[in-house]
Amino acid sequence: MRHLDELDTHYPLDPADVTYFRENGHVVTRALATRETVDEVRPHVDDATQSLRWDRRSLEDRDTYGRAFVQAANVHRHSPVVERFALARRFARVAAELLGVAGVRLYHDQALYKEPGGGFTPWHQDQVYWPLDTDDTITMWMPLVDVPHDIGGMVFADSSWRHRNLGEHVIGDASHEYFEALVRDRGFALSSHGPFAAGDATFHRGWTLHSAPANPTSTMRSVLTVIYYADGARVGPADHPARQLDLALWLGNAAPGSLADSNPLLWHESWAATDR
Ligand SMILES: O=C(O)CCC(=O)C(=O)O
Repeated sequence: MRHLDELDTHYPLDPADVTYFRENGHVVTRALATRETVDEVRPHVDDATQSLRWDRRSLEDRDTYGRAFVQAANVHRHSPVVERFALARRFARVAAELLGVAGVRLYHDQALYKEPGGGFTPWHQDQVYWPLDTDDTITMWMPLVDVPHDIGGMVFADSSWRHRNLGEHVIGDASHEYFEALVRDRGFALSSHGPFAAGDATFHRGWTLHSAPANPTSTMRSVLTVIYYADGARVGPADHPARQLDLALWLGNAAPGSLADSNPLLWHESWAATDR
C-alpha cells in the first residue's frame, strides 16, 4: 500500500480554481489522487460497494433514482484501506480551502456506481437532505476509473448555490422535471468538467443544482463521493421527511441547534504544519 502515503500530502490548489469555485459553486481538481493510488484502492471500494449497497434489485426493476447508480454509504467502514482513502487529509484540506473554512467534518461518504446501461441522475440539490445549519457544505466526486466523454460527469448549474433552497424536491422524476424547467426559465449557464481520468475530482456545494447523464457504455462508472461540512456547524431543523431520515442516519438524532460534532474532523488548519 505504498502509494497511499500520498494521501497525507498537500495538494496545492490553484487560486484561480478557488475563485472559480466561490463564484460557480463547483470546480474540477485534476489528479487529486494518482492513478497508482486509485488502482490500489478501487478493488476495495468495489467490494465495499457490493457488500453495502442497499438496493439489490436488477436495473430494470428500479425506479429512475435507483437506475441512476448502485449506492452504498459509509464505505470507509468496510476496510482500513477504504477508510484511509475516503477520509484522506489531502481531500479534506481541498474541501476546507475551497469553502474557506478552518476545518471540515465528514457528513458521510457514498459510492455511486453507474452501471453499464444505467440511467441519468435527475436534477437535484443535495442539501435538501441535510439538517445542517450552514451553507458551508461540499461534496467531492471522484471517479475511480477513466470516465470518457460518452459518459461524462455531472452537469452543474453555475452559481445556482447562491439561491439556496430552490424547492423542496428530493431526487427523482419530479425533481428532474421541476429543475429542468427552472434551469431553462432562469437561464442558468451549465458546466461539466469531463472527461475525467481516474483520480480527478469535482467538488460542488450542497446547494449547487446538478444532474448527470446516463451510462451508454459497457463499463461501470465507479465513483466515490465524500460529503464534508464546516467544523463548528450546528444541527438544523429536521422539517422535511428526508431531513428527518438524515438526522437519524448521519447525525445520531442530535437536537436541532446543538453542535454537529459527532462526526470525525477530517482536516483543520491547525494541522497544516504537519501536512507533508
Ligand atoms: O454520480 C452521479 O451521477 C451524481 C452524483 C451526485 O449527485 C452527487 O454526488 O451529489
